[in-house]
Amino acid sequence: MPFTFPSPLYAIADTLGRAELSFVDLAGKLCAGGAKLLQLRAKDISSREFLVIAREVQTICQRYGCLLIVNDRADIALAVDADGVHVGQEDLPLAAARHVLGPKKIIGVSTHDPEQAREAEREGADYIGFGPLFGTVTKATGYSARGLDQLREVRRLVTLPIVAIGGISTERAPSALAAGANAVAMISDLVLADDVAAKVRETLQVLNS
Ligand code: 3NM
Repeated sequence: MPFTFPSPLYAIADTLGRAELSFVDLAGKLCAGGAKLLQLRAKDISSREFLVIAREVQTICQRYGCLLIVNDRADIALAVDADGVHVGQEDLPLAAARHVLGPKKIIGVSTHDPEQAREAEREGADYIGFGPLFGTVTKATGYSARGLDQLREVRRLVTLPIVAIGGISTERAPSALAAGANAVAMISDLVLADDVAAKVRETLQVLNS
């Protein structure tokens, strides 16, 4: 069965290096707001710390019936029995991640142009990320904003589910879905909100979900 996103909102739990935010607290709030698809993205922490956090986040996700995708680390995804892993162009190649996780887990691949999108589909990704759709300061992707026209082009080229990412706010999210994305991935607009759970609820409402 081909993978489909359980929700048009792909919430990313990333504390953006802010010491006052906690991954576990953030994941709890995203789930409490109704997120059904969550990626744990922790950069610049030790493997051991990542594992401890991933275990706790997995417990929360299971309580809420939310899919958990671990960013970059297939080993940690496997160790906590997450639903899958998300790899970028510089991370483990898809085939290696598949070797680690086996055929049943979800593997998503970040893509930034039509050729990368086609390649990810050919190689057996379950979904692709496409971005940066708009300008973002959250990650130095090395790519300019791709825009809605290029998203439409990628939509024509691949049948895989597409999650658009990069500079997506609640207000801009519907335009990404209208251009062919199946889901929108959001970091800063969600995690920097005063009330994260309310922001998730509002975004889901805007997306009619
Ligand atoms: N990947 P925000 S853009 C993690 O283009 C990430 O692949 C991107 O954060 C890509 O929602 C991005 O705060 C950052 O803009 C998304």
